[in-house]
Amino acid sequence: MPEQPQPLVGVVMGSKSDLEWGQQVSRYLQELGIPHESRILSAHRTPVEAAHYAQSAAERGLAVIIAIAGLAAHLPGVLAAYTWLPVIGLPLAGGPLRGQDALYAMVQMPPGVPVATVGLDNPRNAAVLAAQILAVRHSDVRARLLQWRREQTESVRLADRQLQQSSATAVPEPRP
Ligand code: RP5
Repeated sequence: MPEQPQPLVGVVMGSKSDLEWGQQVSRYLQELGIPHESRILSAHRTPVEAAHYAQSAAERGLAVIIAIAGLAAHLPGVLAAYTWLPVIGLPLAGGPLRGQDALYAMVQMPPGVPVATVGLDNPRNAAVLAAQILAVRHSDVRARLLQWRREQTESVRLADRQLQQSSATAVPEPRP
């Protein structure tokens, strides 16, 4: 069996109920060809495991952690407290406060222990930000990231061209 590549990103979810979001992050990381691992570790329900994971992450070869959580989302902050690796927080928009609680918990970390927080329910930005951090040292990731950016640019240009063509041929509606 071929050996699995060494994971560079740890994708950590606060609960089984965050799985769908973890899978989306994983899909975007795969698109960018980034080896990663996924775990469910709770800052509140399994704090010892969460701390151990963050403490050992760098020596195990991880370079970035993406932490996904909703409600009083302490997971990324707690992981950041136990590692010097960059931690990207992905807040989820569930619960009675619709994710404002999770967003503020991540983005409002006290000075000295930052969590690089992306927008609510935005797994793509979490993966792309991880790729950008890795791209500084990993030329293969950089090449794939730049290719992905070129494709993104092209898809907007294409949409614009199609809009221009359709509006050029569109027959204006008669005024009432
Ligand atoms: C957070 O609380 C988790 O990240 C999840 O988004 C939210 C709800 O968790 P469950 O009660 O569904 O396990 O810790």
